[in-house]
Amino acid sequence: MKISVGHGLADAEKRLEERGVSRRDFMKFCGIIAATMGMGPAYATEVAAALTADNRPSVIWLHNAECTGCSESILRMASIDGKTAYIDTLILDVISLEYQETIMAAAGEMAEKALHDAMKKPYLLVVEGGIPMKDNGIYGKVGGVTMVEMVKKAITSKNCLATIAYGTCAAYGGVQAAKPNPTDAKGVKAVFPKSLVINVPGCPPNPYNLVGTVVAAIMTVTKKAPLPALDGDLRPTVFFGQTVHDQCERQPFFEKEQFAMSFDSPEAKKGWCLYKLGCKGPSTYNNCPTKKFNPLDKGVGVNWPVQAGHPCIGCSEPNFWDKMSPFYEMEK
Ligand code: FSX
Ligand code: SF4
Ligand code: F3S
Repeated sequence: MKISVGHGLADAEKRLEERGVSRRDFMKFCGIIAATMGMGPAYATEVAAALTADNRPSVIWLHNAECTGCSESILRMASIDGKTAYIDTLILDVISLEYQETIMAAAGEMAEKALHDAMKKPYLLVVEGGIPMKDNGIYGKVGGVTMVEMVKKAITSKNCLATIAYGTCAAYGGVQAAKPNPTDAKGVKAVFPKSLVINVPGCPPNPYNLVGTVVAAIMTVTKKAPLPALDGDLRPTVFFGQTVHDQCERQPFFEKEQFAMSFDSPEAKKGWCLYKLGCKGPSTYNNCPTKKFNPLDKGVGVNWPVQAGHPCIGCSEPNFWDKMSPFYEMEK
């Protein structure tokens, strides 16, 4: 496969320019993605090339049983400069999203046709939400078709290059799989064990981890770059390689055994460790403390749960609703 970077880049820049996103902001965005991927600023050019390569695959995004917070986490992101609100335009344009039920204008038969057409060429599949499996999947349907059938059609197509399970529900079943799991909801890999699935969990997940994964997958397709290294729970180690605890700004207090004993205490306000209030940071793998949410100028976000005074509840771990609860009690 040949990559025609220059042409694609110029086209993308023109398109984004028309929607009020400048070249400078596009490159800044690519810089943030590069940093999220653990690379230096020079890598931004590679990211820009991947996101604008003429032969980059498009993205098909399917919804299942979920709260749709995963989509919201992208759509409600702050913009790069903290003023304008175009980050969603930027992300949705550069990842070449061809089908997404939450935001697409088409409905009914038009939407079905859009999916059918999008599946005619190579694509990356993003799956959001858990898949209800009980009674042949009848507890989750879109347009009369069960969710499991829809995902099956998209994931087993020869045009599906790889699947990204975005959010803890898609990765491991999530909230609807919590006991007693009345619909027998499952994560994508559990339902389709033979498919190539990369998990980007979190409830909600960090959208920059998604874009970083999409970029890595595009590089695999267009440049034959190796797939990102995954941990035993199929998470890219570049984003999920360290515990929340090991990156947490309250860790010096943990080391000194300075624990806040109530949320409204002066100690909690002074930044003491939230371990005794239930923090599951030591058993949770994610990059929240360094990446945070709603990235601004330098690619670091404005806040994350522990900084805001709330314990980590382990939302990027398999079965965290059962495994990590009660959320406000210390781990046993
Ligand atoms: Fe699950 Fe996504 Fe939690 Fe919600 O849709 S990962 S319930 S934030 O948003 O699937
Ligand atoms: Fe670790 Fe949580 Fe304490 Fe931070 S607040 S140091 S993540 S236990
Ligand atoms: Fe989730 Fe813990 Fe991060 S609750 S958002 S993994 S701090």
